[in-house]
Amino acid sequence: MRTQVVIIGGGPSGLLLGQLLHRRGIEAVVLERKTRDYVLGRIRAGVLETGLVGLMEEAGVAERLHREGYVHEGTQISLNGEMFHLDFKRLTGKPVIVYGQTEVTRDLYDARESVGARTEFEVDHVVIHDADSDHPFVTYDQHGQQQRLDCDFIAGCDGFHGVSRQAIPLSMRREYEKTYPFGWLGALSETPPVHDELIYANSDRGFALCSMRNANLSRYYIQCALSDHPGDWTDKAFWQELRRRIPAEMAEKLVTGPTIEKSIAPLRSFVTEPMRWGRLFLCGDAAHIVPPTGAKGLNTAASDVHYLYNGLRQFYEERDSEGIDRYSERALLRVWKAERFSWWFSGLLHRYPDQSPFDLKMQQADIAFLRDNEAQQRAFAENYVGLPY
Ligand code: RFL
Ligand code: PHB
Repeated sequence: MRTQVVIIGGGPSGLLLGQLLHRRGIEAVVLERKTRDYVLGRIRAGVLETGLVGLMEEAGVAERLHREGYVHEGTQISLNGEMFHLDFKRLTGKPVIVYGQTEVTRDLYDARESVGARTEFEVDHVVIHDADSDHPFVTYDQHGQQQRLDCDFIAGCDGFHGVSRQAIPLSMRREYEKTYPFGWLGALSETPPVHDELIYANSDRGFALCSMRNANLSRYYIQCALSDHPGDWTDKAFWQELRRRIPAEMAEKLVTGPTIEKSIAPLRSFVTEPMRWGRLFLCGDAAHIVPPTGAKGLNTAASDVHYLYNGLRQFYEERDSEGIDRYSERALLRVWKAERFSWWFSGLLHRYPDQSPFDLKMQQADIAFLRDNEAQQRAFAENYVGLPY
């Protein structure tokens, strides 16, 4: 069998790329290790930059997003119970949209099915062959049978634990990594959000975030120890700890209820360079990870998709390889800026085990500078709403 582009991974990066290519008449097959329901069961990001919204529009899948997504024109930051507002709209002219990654993925799967595009689920042992030649191909097992797909290009959209990055010889890539000495315990509950904007809180007891999915679905996070397990945290303990970390007026207003999902995510910064090897292109979490502070993971995956889609389009429509040749360089320039912002914002808000009294003073001064200085607010807002592609 043959196709133009093999996309490994049916997460948001792979699906968005597939849909954009389909609209241009470029055929792609998506290979996904799990089932569709499994992929849709993962609770992840919730904040979309306008760049990603634009790509969803271009892919013809933004109708529900515009109908059901929430436009957020700013956010709240709190330091030891005192909260201040940052007005994205005034500072940058742009808002962000609150719409869950689960919904983005569902819309993309629905669109893929409605146009009859090919997705192979439950594939195993995906192996990339001859990526550094002009005739790459991919083999995989499905329902006990080995399959082979020949193609022009391979997009490695299979996330941090996928096979695509590992297919690039170690001598050809360099990895940069930072791990953080804590995780985020996230909980989803069918309760109204405590506030109409997100609240990022720095408190003596550690970081907390109040986020949401819709008018009756809230998403909350608290910084936790890496050794914690979700089962260690009863709902009561979770709500009590969250209340202690957010401003008193918010703690009083907080509506609690049974949580419908609880999970712990470790925090990591990671980048691999380059993002291309021959005819293999890495996209999204396969190439980089950011800590979730600032919601850049999904949005940075989207900017990769933008550069790769335009490169492939230029190749097929104009027979010009400039876009794919410069893909890695262009994507990485923006990736590193998102890495910097996520690293800085994480440092601003968390408690670190080895933080000295001096370090704490620096953190407080950094937050006070953000609260009081318009130039710093603008720099923050430009990063939060998304740097241009
Ligand atoms: P994904 O979403 O990981 O999708 C990769 C897909 O590839 C499949 N796969 C394979 N398929 C075939 N063969 C293989 N060998 C395969 N190996 C893997 C997987 O089953 C999966 O379906 O990567 P993608 O598409 O690049 O999308 C990136 C985003 O998902 C990610 O950046 C964000 O979700 C990161 N992230 C968050 N970002 C935010 O902006 N805000 C958040 O609150 C937030 N929470 C999170 C997160 C990531 C998490 N992970 C990865 C553990 C919470 C968690 C728990
Ligand atoms: C979320 O709603 O899941 C979310 C929002 C903002 C972040 C991280 C996660 O910075």
